[in-house]
Amino acid sequence: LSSGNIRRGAFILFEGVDRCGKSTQCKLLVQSLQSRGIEAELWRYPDRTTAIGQMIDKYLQSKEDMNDAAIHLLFSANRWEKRDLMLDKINSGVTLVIDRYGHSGTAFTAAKNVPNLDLAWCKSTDAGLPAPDALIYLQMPVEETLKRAGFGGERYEKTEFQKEVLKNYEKLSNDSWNYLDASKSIEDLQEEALKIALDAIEECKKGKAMGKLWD
Ligand code: ADP
Ligand code: FDM
Ligand code: MG
Repeated sequence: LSSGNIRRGAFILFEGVDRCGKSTQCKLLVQSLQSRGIEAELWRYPDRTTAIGQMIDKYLQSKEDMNDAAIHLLFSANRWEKRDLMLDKINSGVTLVIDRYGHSGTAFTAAKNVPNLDLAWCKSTDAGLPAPDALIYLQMPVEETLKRAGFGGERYEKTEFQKEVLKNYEKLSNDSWNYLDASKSIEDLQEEALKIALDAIEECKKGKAMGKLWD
């Protein structure tokens, strides 16, 4: 890309426990970016539309059971199968706003506390995937998320499990993450997220190289 005149787009990721507001903020961010004339698309993982995604969907809806390592590998494969398209989009100037990624993958599988499926093993299957240019972590205690609507009947939507997930996010976190207080209003959060995204888009325009998970 260094020689072309198309500047790459950014990969903006939202992470956090269930009901912290990821999907709400992703949608609003894409709308704000588009209204500013910035090419942006909303993506989510799992992408339930692919063949692998349909297997994941059945698992999440408890229509099918699966070995814990096998389902982890499917979630990871669901990211790998979209990797080339992700890079093509970004390199053609599109900013991707993504709802969950490998951070969810590791935080959720490791929350099962199954022997061998520790954080290091969970991370390893995603190593080398494109890394986000900005990770926006919506921070909220699990108790607070319980006051919100939206818990469905899917497999991982259990309070104790979510607490384990939150602990794993904390273990994965580092200084590069942008922590937002998810108890703020939707509008305030949108303003903060937009600022983070615009900064990341600017850096990418200036030629910032794409990173790799979990370098
Ligand atoms: P997630 O995708 O992280 O599970 P959602 O965006 O679906 O979360 O939001 C979960 C619920 O909380 C929805 O009913 C949504 O309208 C509501 N919600 C989202 N953000 C806020 C906020 N900042 N303040 C209050 N309620 C919110
Ligand atoms: N999830 C999501 C995983 O367990 N591993 C992953 O790699 C990803 C991307 O799937 F319970 C879990 C997290 C959540 C569910 O729910 C997806 P939403 O409501 O579609 O985000
Ligand atoms: Mg959501």
